[in-house]
Amino acid sequence: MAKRKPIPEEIVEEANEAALDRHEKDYQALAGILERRGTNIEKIVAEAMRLEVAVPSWGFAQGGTRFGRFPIPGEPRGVEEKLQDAAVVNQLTGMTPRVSLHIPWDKPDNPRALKRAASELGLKFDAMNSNTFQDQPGQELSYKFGSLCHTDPAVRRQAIEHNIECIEIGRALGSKGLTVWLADGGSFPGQMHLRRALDRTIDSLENIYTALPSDWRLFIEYKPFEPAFYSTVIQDWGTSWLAAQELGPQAFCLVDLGHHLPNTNIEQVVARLIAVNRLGGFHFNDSKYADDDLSAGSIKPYQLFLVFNELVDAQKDRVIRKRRPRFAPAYMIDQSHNLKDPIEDLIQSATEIHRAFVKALLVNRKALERHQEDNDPVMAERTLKEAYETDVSPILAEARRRKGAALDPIAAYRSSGYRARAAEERA
Ligand SMILES: [Mn+2]
Repeated sequence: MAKRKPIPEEIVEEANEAALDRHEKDYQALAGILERRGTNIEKIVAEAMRLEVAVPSWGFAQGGTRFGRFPIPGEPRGVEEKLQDAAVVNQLTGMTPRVSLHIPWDKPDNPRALKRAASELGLKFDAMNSNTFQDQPGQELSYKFGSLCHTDPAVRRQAIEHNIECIEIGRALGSKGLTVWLADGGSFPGQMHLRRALDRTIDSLENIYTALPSDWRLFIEYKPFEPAFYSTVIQDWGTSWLAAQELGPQAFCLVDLGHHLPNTNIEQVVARLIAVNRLGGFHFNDSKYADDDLSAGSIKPYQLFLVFNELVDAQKDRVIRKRRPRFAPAYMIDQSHNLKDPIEDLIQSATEIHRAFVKALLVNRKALERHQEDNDPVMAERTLKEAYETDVSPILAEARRRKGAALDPIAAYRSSGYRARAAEERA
């Protein structure tokens, strides 16, 4: 646990005391509802306490769009202050003990010192994120026409070396994974040779894969379009899977919920990747139109539930557990914030991910399987909806309370005055 709490513990305790009476009543009421269904609430709370999701280092500064950015007072000025803000989210939610670091945006001068600073705040490091989608000041060669796919071997070499540097920094920080997302692609038909661009990308990824420590995973993220508007090299889960197959057993596909064309059945993509044992992890966020980077669960909470329904189903599947006892996708949040206080937005997202997971735990899987075998779509759907429509807020709150976190994290955060204090200290 954290040696240093960014918000004084008395403040969280006071906020919890104010909410305790109502919480206990709600919890008992829900326990009764679940008991009638044959579900023991204590078992669900115990499972709920085990969910963890990583937060992105880039999510703590106020984001923006290409049209504008509206800074708020008290934003973190560097990676150390981002860690402090991450510790606030973890202190109040009890479920975000790891930070996913972006290089070079949050490149530490001294990785070992940063690891110590994180440890004092009760934090560790999740997957590293490389960046070959923009040119950095002083960079020798440009990524304007691609990085790992570039026609010039010198550009590919530079991009490979950057990824290897990310692995080295990550080793010093105690990370166990590297996420590669590529903007590589073309905006006009004919601009790039579609097959050769992928061949060169996989060849470059092989160079990175070779540098991967044996206990690391490589996550290959896909995205259909933007910034490339005609063809993206790794555009979907099929191409990501193909690349992972070429590389070897430490390579996995990463599902960013915002990186799908509208109406894609993402839960089915998840089921497919589980079936071929290449589901590496998630970037959670939500979207209405494209890669909107909105708070997880803010637009399509039912979709988020259906994704977790596949994950919980796989976790409880005896065949899958036997074949691969370490089925453990990496859960990360990937979103940026233009309107909300980033700390509040990450608290909201973590809570909605938690909610979708706990609702998925409530699905009566035996009944669902029976209805599927009987080809009864009405009862099968009703079984899912019974879980989805259950208000599991008291379970989430109880899981947080037992971890020493906040019954109501947003209320505790607002009563703490943390942002106003940060605005003074970070002026
Ligand atoms: Mn992402």
